[in-house]
Amino acid sequence: QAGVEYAEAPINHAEDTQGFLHDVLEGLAQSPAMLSPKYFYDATGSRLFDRICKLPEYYLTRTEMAILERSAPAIADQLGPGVLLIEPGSGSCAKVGRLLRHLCAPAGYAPVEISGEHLHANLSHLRGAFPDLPITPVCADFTTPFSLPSDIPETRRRVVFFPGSTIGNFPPEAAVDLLRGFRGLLDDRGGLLLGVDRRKDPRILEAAYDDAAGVTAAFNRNLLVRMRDELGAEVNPAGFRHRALWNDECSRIEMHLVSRGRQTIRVGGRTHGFHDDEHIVTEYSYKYSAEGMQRLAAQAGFRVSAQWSDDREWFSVLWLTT
Ligand code: AVI
Repeated sequence: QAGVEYAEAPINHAEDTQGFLHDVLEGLAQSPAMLSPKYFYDATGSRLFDRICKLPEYYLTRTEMAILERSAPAIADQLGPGVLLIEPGSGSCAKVGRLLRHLCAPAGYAPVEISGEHLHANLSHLRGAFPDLPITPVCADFTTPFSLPSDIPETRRRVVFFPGSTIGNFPPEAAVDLLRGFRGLLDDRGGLLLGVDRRKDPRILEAAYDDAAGVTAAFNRNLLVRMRDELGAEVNPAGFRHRALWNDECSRIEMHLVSRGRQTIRVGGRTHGFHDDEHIVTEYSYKYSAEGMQRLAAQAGFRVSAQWSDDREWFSVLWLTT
């Protein structure tokens, strides 16, 4: 880990385990049972997610990359010179390079990531490609309020870069709250560059979340593996099958873990029984119509100043300003 300066102390693992247990117990007590998708992303889950992004069925990453590739000069034009890019949930930092190449004299890059290990593993590549760019990694959970370190480069143009349709994993009200929180990080000339997945044929959506190679199924079951390994839960991950369902009314893909037969999960001194076919909700991935995107921006206090999409309009990158 030499050479990594964390802007904040690395996450405290004892507290982390307590938080995980607390959320698991609360989630399993609900009907239907729910587990938070934020626990997908341990080292294994992050690696599985990187594999998902390369799957033939998972069009999201490829489509957004192509939009960034094709429209980067126009996007850079909108953003203007001297930008400090802040990227919550930066993951593999794969997309930001596309943008950085075209930005005029960027002031710096601040990736914000809960998985310190993942953050470190991916930054060296970026450092090699942009040796003069000040990079300030922030190890934090962006789903709760966080502040930027005091040594962040000075600029009057802060831009939050939130690609990948991560906003889709937040229910509408929480999505608005999150974007409002990002607004609080911005200055008067900055803005939010947001990647949004669009509504489309449910067959395409369901295939994207239930790939033939079973990578998404392994990603989903990793939640149970983590419960077993980190919380000492008595659970058989193979006893649950993966399911991806389009919910048209709510405009979202739902990921479930469906019980194969009757079984129990024991964790934290409690026992939760499941009957055959009973499911646990593990993730919602909301998909937006054109009106939905406008509404989301407006409710969070932004206006859509520009937008770029692929020819099929499967994915959009929005430039939101205040
Ligand atoms: C991170 N997020 C945008 C992904 C999505 O598409 O909702 C997570 C994911 N879940 C299953 N596949 C990918």
